[in-house]
Formats: sequence, C-alpha cells, structure tokens
Amino acid sequence: MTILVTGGSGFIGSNFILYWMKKYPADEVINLDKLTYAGNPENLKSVENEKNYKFVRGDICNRELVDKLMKDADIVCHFAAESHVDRSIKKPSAFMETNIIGTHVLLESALKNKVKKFHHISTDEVFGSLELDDKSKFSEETAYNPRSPYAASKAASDHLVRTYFHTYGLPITITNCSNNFGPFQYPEKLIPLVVTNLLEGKKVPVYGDGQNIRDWLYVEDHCKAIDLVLHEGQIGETYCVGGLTCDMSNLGIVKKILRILGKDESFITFVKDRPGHDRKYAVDWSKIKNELGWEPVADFDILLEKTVNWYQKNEDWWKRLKSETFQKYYKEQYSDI
Ligand code: NAD
Ligand code: TDX
Repeated sequence: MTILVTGGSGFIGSNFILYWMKKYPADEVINLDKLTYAGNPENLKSVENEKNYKFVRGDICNRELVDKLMKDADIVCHFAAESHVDRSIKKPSAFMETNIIGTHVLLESALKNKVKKFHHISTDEVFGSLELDDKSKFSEETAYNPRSPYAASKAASDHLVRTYFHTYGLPITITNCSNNFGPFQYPEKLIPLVVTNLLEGKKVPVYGDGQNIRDWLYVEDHCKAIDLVLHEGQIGETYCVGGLTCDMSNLGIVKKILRILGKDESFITFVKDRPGHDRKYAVDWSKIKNELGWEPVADFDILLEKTVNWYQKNEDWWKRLKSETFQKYYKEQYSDI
C-alpha cells in the first residue's frame, strides 16, 4: 500500500512517518512537503535512504504536482498546514492559501484519482474557547466557533473535507486533536520554546496571566489515534482526540518545566497577551475510545520530562532552528522582553 503524507517534515508529520514506517515496513511512504520554516528534513534522517520512503519537496497548492503524486497513492494522510496561531495573527494570507486552497487541491485530486481514503488532520481550535470555570468539553457535536485566523482556516478546511464526502462520496475521515507535545516540535510553540529558552539561560514569555488552559497530548498517542482511524474509522466520520491533563494552566506547565530543569521562577516573564487568546480547551475523546478503543497511554508528567530530556540531548537540532531568522521573529513577537 502507498500512503501519501503531506507535511511529513513538520512536527507531527515526521513523528507519524517514523511511527508508520516502523509499524508497517511493507508500505510505501511518499512525503510531500514544501519545507517552509517549519519543515525539517533532519527529522526524517533515520529513514531518508529507505527504499520505501520518497521525499518530494513541493506545495500542496501545486495541482500538477499533487495530481502526479496522487496517481500512486492508495491513501492520503493530510498534515500540511501553517500551524502557529501567533503567525496567523500577524500574517494570515499563507494560512488561507495552504490550509484552505491547499486542502481543496488535494481533495479534488484525491477524488479524480479515486483514493481509497483521505484522512484530514485537524485541531480542537475550530471549536473556539471555553470559560475557565466551564466543565464542559469539546466533542464531535460541538458547533464550530473559530476565533483566530489559524482556527478559521482549519475550520474551513474541515468543512471542505466533509463536503467532498457528502457531495462527491470521497471516503474521508477527520481527527480534531488537542495540543501535541514531544520530539521535533518547532521551538516557536509553548513547550519547546520554554525548554530551549531555559537551556539557553533565557527568560520564558508567558502570555497574559498564564491561566489559559490547553488539553495536552503526547505526539505518539496522536499518531496511534490516526493509525486506528485510518484502519478502522468509519468513512465520513470525525473523531475528537485529546489528552489526560485536567485543567492544566500554561503557568502550571512552565513551572513543571522549571522544576525538571532545576530553575527558579525568576525566569518567568509575563508578556502582553495574544489578541483574542482562547481561554480554555478541553476535549471529550469518548467517541474514539468507545468505537475504536483508543486512549492516551501515559502520564503527562512522565512524558513532559521525557520531552525535556529529548531537547537536552538534541541541542544541535534546535540550535540550528533558533537561527537568525528565528531571532528576527522572536524580537518582533516578544518586543516587551
Ligand atoms: P508544523 O508547522 O510543525 O508542520 C507543518 C508542515 O507542513 C511543515 O513541514 C511544512 O513545511 C509543511 N507545509 C506547510 N505549508 C505547506 C504547503 N503549502 N505544501 C506542503 N507542505 C507544507 O505543524 P504540526 O504541528 O506538525 O501540525 C501538523 C498538522 O496537525 C496541522 O494540520 C495542524 O493544524 C494539526 N494539528 C496540530 C496540533 C499541534 O499541537 N501541533 C494539534 C492539532 C492539530
Ligand atoms: O510564548 C508563548 N507564551 C505563551 O504563554 C507561546 C508561544 C504560547 N503561550 C501560550 C498560548 C497558548 O495558550 O501557551 C499556550 C500554547 O500555545 P502554542 O504552543 O502556541 O499552541 P496553541 O496556540 O494552543 O496551538 C497549538 O495547539 C493546537 C498548535 O500550535 C496548533 O497548531 C494546534 O492546532
């Protein structure tokens, strides 16, 4: 079987390719990635010379290229996206291009080439924001209410994917997952930014009052959920995927990382809040548990420490990423520290 993975050189995509090639060594994997600032071929160094792995540098908006690759694909696993909320606030256009137009190009081509399955990776951010004291959770029934350009572009892509099922019968599935963490995450996102800043002896920026809550999932658990949905998910269905953290604030996470690295709280700097900052996410993953038997396997604290250790051991990997271009972004984004 041949699986076409889009965005396979990014954080979750590369973890997924490594997971898939280990578990299904007989499958052919094609990775279509534009290698934006977030795409990094180094993540896949361990498989780049394997006969059943093929890397193609290209844009999912390029119809001709997508059509050519789609001809060989049995299934598509679509990760490629602009993924950082802060960048979407500063420059939304690329998010509309890749996340909406790019997804549409893939859908048209998948239909034309009669792929057996099209799996779309999405986010819990499409559901909007909960209040801190709200005990409810996002589920497959929750109405969409995106509040950032990133979330709106992902919401639009989800709608397009469903449209291709209802209107044209394309065999699709969707997962809406909460915040991932683990190896190979670009150091613009909260956990790798905090860890790498501390390893460099720098302060860590916390937006607003630090009380915002996210639902955290280890990236390998996300890969397992996608694997299950690809193999056993019902065509046309959406599955929400989330973690085991219960109301864990950003400040709480930063303090855990400080403890793991033996640093005190003087490294915390409160900075101006993200515009439209979603207050809380919480995901009800009972559908995928009840129907497919998926659940996250391990404890957040253990996995957080494992992740911190990975960044400690892989300094070369993240130091290269925190280069001049990153410093320019950092200065603009965090002008008050
Ligand atoms: P990432 O930013 O680390 O990686 C994105 C990858 O897509 C990069 O390799 C980049 O080069 C590639 N890409 C971007 N534009 C492209 C284009 N036009 N054509 C081809 N390739 C392109 O993102 P991530 O965190 O790995 O997220 C992957 C997917 O999972 C995204 O769809 C995101 O919305 C979704 N998601 C992420 C999280 C999370 O916590 N990171 C949670 C839920 C869902
Ligand atoms: O410097 C920071 N300080 C800070 O307080 C950064 C970068 C973030 N934060 C806060 C904002 C959020 O409340 O930490 C929380 C997590 O921020 P991000 O790591 O930027 O993730 P988030 O905005 O929640 O979105 C992530 O999860 C859902 C991914 O980037 C998305 O791609 C995914 O869909």
